[in-house]
Amino acid sequence: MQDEFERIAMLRKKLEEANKQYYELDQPRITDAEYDALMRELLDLEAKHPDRVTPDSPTQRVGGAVAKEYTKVRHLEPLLSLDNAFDPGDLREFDRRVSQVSASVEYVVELKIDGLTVALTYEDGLMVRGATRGDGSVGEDITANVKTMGSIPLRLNKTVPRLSVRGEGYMPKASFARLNQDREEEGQSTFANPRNAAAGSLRQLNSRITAERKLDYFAYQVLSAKELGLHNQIDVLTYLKEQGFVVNPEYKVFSNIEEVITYCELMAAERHRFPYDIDGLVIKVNEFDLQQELGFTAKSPRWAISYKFPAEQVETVIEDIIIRVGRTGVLTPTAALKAVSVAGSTVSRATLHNLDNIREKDIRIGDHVLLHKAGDVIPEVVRALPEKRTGEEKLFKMPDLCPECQSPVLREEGEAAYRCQSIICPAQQREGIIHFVSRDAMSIDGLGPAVVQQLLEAGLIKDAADLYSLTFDNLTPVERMGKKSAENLMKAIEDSKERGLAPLIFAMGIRHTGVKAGKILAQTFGSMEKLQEATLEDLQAIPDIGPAMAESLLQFFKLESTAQFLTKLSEAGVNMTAGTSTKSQIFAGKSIVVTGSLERWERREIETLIEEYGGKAASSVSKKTAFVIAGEKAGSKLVKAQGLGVPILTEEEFEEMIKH
Ligand code: 3B9
Repeated sequence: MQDEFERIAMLRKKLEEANKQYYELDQPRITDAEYDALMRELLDLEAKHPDRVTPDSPTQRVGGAVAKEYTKVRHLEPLLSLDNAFDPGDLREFDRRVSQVSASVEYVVELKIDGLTVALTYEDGLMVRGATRGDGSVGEDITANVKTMGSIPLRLNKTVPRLSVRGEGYMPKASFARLNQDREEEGQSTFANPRNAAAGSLRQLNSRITAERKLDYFAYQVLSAKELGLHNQIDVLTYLKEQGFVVNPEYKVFSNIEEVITYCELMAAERHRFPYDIDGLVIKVNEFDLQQELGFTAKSPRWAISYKFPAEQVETVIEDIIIRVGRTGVLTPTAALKAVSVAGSTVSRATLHNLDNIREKDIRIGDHVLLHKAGDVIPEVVRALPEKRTGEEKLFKMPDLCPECQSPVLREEGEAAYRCQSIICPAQQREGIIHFVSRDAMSIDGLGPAVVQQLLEAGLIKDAADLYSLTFDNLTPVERMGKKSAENLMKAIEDSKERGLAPLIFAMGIRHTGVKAGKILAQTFGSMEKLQEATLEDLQAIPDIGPAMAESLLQFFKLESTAQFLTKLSEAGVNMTAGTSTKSQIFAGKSIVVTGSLERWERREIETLIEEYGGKAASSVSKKTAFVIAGEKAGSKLVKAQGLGVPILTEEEFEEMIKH
């Protein structure tokens, strides 16, 4: 018994720490799966000893923090699946059956988003439940997690007693790529595709993790549509938009199957241009009357079919497995491939993530393999083709020494990654400089990896601080660097001196210290000097700074090399203060969303402007959004803003606002 009580206390401590780390760093020290396991264990123990439950136990967090566990929910009406069509012949066959019932028919074609079906229930206008599809009849209650999805309205625009909505939850490609990159850097396992990442995120017991993962939602169905006065699928989509849902804007209506087929083929060719993964199209009979006449088979409607795109997998050969060393010293095995074209580009490298993945898939050097792009962006080996082996293939082995500096390599407990243990590893230094100049850091345009590499090889720089002593003449011998680019780069380096403290802290690449942490530390200490002098107590007194980050900050500032680096920066005239904004804080407390492509500013520039004037550049539209700045080709966010009655500004109007 005593053992269990102690275990309860220990689990609480671990969970609280993990919570805090996740919240502040976006970079937890334990994996999501580990977190869930700890939470489940604590829930079990508390269920066994109800008298031991305290109001501040991590299991008791309410208001979107931690769900108790997943309760099953029975869907009001089962979620149907769709029959598949793989070629024009299948579509003509589908049309033939439909045409037997009605001579004239209208088809609505929608994108089939590669995500997870999520069913939503509203009562008296309020979202009361979100559930997974489950087996179609019974799903899991994921209300707390669904509430963190920006594109799902918590309240309907027009209150109705009851509304059931269905649609697809998904993770945009860009979020997926970033998530996996972060996980790889932190030595965690990666997700195979955005769909798995979305599923993993929606099934979190800690909805904060879901909130950080930036999921979105497209709605496409309402139950009891006829009772709402709707007559066809287009009415449904229009109604959903009016109620504040995001409907995928790509839907189209056709009046015969040949037009549908032409459109399907066009979309198959264009499938990669969307910011989310799609795995096909859904073709639906528009009119409800005709839908009703056609009816259902056991599992799927006879009035709808899904047209599946062929999976884009190509065959190639792994010529070698090379090791890439990242900024944090993680060794990532990477396949050097015989170049092939896949999902719109030529690929000759693919990450193999880590040794576990290589072993699991039994990938060998020399293997014929199937290749695809995970989430349409990241080239990845799907599987080896062992039937094509000649016996000449070689097993891969993780090196004991770092291939770039020959220092020992170690695998830390609980990590998937092997790390180079040296702090002066040239690869880590190179990657560190690439990080230093990157967008959210010092943002020096025109200084890509290739240029950094050449500057290092030429001995012109040894660390990032040396960038500030480069001259124009140093740059001209750099390959493919014209006079104009060299001038621009010199100017970009000069400009970066005034980025201020927050990006500089992030730029230094201190472990566990992300963009957000940089901002908090800059705000708290105001200058690099003050931050350098901070004690453990000072750091721990900051609400959003956890023990792991406090520890790595102290370690970092203790190093002699850090002091030297900072002196160099200071002598070069790099501004190391937080500085008070000279701009009026006209957007203080306001959340502003930018959407579509702009003419005057890069996306990041306008977001910086918003922040300089005290506002917050948000990524999704809600009722709290102060206004939306919409450029060309604005899509779902614009539609949502219109639906919510959020003011919409042009670039010109925004510029007017900040002129004064
Ligand atoms: C009235 C998109 C997906 C999808 C349906 C989809 C998966 C399934 C479906 C939804 N993406 N659309 N649509 N874009 N991944 C077609 C199975 N179901 C309905 O829309 C629906 C509508 C129903 C039943 C199902 O019942 C009726 C009631 C009265 C008259 C006729 C039908």
